[in-house]
Amino acid sequence: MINDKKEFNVVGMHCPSCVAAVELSLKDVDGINDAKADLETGIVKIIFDSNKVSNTEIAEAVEEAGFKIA
Ligand SMILES: [Cu+2]
Repeated sequence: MINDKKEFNVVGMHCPSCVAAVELSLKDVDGINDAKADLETGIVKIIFDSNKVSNTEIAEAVEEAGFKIA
């Protein structure tokens, strides 16, 4: 399993259920092994396989949850 790390800012998260929605949507993507979002900073950290997951797929997963990457 390849464990690449990536960090990005997500705008619009305002409560714990927003955080959970972003994390769940990302973890649902095949190749993303973990996702942690921080409510206060908006920073989302993922552990993923960069051979399997593109930046577009990451952005789409965030958008599906109703948010945007800054
Ligand atoms: Cu919320």
